[in-house]
Amino acid sequence: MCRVVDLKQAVLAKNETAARTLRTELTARGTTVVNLLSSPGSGKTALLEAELDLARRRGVPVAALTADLATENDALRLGRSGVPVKQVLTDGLCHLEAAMLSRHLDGWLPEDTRLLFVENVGNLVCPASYDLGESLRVALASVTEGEDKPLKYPTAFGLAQLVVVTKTDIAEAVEFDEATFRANVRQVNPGVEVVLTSARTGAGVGTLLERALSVADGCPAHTPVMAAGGHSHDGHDHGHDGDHHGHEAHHGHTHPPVARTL
Ligand SMILES: Nc1nc2c(ncn2[C@@H]2O[C@H](COP(=O)(O)OP(=O)(O)OP(=O)(O)O)[C@@H](O)[C@H]2O)c(=O)[nH]1
Ligand SMILES: [Mg+2]
Repeated sequence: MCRVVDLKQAVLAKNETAARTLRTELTARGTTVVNLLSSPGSGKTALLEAELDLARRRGVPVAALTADLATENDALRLGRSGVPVKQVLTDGLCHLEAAMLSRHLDGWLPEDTRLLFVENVGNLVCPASYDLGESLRVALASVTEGEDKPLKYPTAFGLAQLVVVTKTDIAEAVEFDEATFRANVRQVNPGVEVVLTSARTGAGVGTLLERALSVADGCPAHTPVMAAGGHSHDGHDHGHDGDHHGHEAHHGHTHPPVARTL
């Protein structure tokens, strides 16, 4: 048992080192990474299509790397924007790691890239524990997923530096309760900004681009309480499940694992 825990910690620690190196290298050349994570089908690619399009029209040099277990569907969609796009197939792995990202950027990422959007594998568990050298981590939730997702996936939402609600064009139809969602976000990540978006109407697309550019300009992103406690983006242990089996991670002092019989 201890050995398994040690192995997980070692994998995470190795990733933290790779992420720190990547962040330093990319920041030095003027590239800011935006890591997008959400459950499958929340609308990451659709929103990214709109972001890339807007960035291109505004003359901002952007690129996108999208990760999936299988298919090149997302890269084909994103590629229509005309900006550099790369598909990464993770070979069964449910998340990206910093070293993988590093390898894929080598010789591909254009030198002048200001923003690199990374669409993580659709999953609210595994990707949450892996820093990709990003300077802005965005957790997305669509209005159809239920207002309780921040509470059920406290690591993903608790470590986000920005929370994005997607598909707001259908919020009314699915009776999305924005106030409850915001209250739930506040519980796991006090002070984080929540941006309402719709890839269909274009709502919030400009806001997300502006937030990313602001971080690229050197304005500090939100520091989540979870991260400030020494549990993310700073080389320390996340205290989370870092395996590939998809168990929700639990944060030692805020969300102890609970087994209950109902
Ligand atoms: N109504 C509405 N539908 C949307 C919106 N954004 C995405 N969708 C739909 O939601 C579905 C999933 O969207 P994707 O962009 O593929 O979601 P994803 O998060 O990239 O999915 P994975 O990469 O598989 O995790 C598609 O049928 C989209 O057309 C939106 O803003 N409004
Ligand atoms: Mg996608």
